[in-house]
Amino acid sequence: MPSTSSSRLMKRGALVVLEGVDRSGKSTQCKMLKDTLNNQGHSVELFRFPERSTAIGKVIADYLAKKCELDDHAVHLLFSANRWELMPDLKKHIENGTTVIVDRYAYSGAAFTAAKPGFSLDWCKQADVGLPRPDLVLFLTLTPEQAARRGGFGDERYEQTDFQKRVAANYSKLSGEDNWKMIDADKDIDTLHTELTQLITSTIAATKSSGLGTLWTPASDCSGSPVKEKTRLGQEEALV
Ligand code: Z5A
Ligand code: MG
Repeated sequence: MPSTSSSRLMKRGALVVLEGVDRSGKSTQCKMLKDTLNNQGHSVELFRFPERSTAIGKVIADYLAKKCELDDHAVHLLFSANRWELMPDLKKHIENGTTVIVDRYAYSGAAFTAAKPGFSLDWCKQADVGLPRPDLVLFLTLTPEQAARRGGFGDERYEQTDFQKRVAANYSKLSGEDNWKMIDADKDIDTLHTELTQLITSTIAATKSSGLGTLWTPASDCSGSPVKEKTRLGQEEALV
């Protein structure tokens, strides 16, 4: 099969998401992981959500900073749109063999909006159905007491203890998926970093030749089997 041999031999990168309660150290670890893995010879790019630099991201940033008010449904869809607008870029990296580490993802979207009155977790997941499914979700856990030792909340929207408890309960409902790994984040930065680095390097090795799945589609949710993206992207060969 000469026409497909080069794309079939292309090893894709892994998709790794860091999620977790507030102040659990996601952003700190994401930056360190990119540097460490790059230094080990892995090609790694970092994405974060919300990505506040785009036109959509700027509206989200104003909303979080309480500079504007938006309907809760509308802002939920903006957070999702902010992920979708970055997906072509993210997928290109993965197809080219670069591992992508993401600081918050659709799980934050569902857990935060579903903590608002009148929103079901199921409704909140719908806008992100079909996004690339992470190979690994590292969920950093921290009790409210441990988080409090890391300094007070800022002035952004959602930074209140009661709201955060409802968010944590929603994360707990999402955590049954087989790509999740719960990590106790109440340890020093370097110890946590070593643990996360080892988990990601194992994932990079394990996912090199397997397909990228789609998020919250029936096959991915129920069996954990990756779903190839031929119909959505027409690029199945680049992903296998
Ligand atoms: N949101 C949403 O509603 N819908 C969505 O779809 C998405 C997000 C994607 C802003 O997100 C808000 O958007 C967020 C969710 C909502 N709302 N809240 N609340 P953000 O990602 O921009 O949030 P953030 O401001 O970066 O906070 P964070 O992510 O919760 O923090 P973190 O990244 O987990 O922690 P950190 O910044 O790395 O560290 C926090 C502090 O702890 C800092 O002083 C560190 O030096 C210290 N730290 C870090 N690690 C340790 C250890 N191991 N020991 C001791 N101290 C540590
Ligand atoms: Mg952060």
